[in-house]
Amino acid sequence: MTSPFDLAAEAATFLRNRFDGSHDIVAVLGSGWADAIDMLGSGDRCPIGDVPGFKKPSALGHGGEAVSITVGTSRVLVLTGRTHLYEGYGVAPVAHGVRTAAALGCGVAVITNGAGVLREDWKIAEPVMISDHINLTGHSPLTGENPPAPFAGRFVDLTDAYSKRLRAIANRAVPMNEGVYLGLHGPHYETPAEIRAARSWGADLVGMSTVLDVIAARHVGLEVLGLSLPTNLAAGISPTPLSGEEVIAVGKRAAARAGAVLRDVLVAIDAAN
Ligand code: 8IG
Repeated sequence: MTSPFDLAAEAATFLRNRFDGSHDIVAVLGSGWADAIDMLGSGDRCPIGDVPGFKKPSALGHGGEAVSITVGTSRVLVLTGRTHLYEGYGVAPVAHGVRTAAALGCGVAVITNGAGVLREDWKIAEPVMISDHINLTGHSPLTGENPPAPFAGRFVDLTDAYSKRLRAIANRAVPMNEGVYLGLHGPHYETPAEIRAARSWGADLVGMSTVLDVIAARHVGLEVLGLSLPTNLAAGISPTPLSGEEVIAVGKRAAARAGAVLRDVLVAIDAAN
């Protein structure tokens, strides 16, 4: 069987040929963010299912493309249509995007998601930065075959998983609230009791992605910025039941704002690098 790292190298070779060269930054667009791509300018596009190792997207509210755009002097690989753990393919396809990006030369990963929010003082549809995470998926992308050099080995330090340097750069460009993201397996939403527990553990946001991408990204040496789009109040805080359709509708309404934030953040990272 091909190792996940060989498969990522194969995907990177495919993208290097398709998009004519290495890239500097990868942006993973989660739910609510995929339509933001229109604000980033035009670029070469490729269906994500054509790239080795990527699944055809199935999740609601996710696109399904690899797009190459230029921001200042940086080449940015934009990935929409991420694979979620709850789709049942295991952790390797979840980690494949950031591993491919690292193999393509990227040094920075901007990882975005749509999330439930536990704080009533935060505005729905106004992007926030992730300062840290709690991984309650019960999984790690670093199990299985011991990854080869040059990677750090499987005992990856996550003390500064969400780069202080990138958060300072992003916050100067777009002042944003900052909070802790709790990552769960899904695809069901939480019970009100789970959200009360999450609150007491220090979570501000809750979702079904990002944490495994970030662990895999740190493992291959990427510097990470995490951005969340709060699309709903979490269960029990929300006065109404949660629905996937409502979450997508909020994401669509927020696309222009999310796109402007992402563009300004990418411009600032390019200028600082
Ligand atoms: I968008 O409230 C979005 N994704 N687990 N809970 C979880 N994932 C989410 C939520 C939410 N909203």
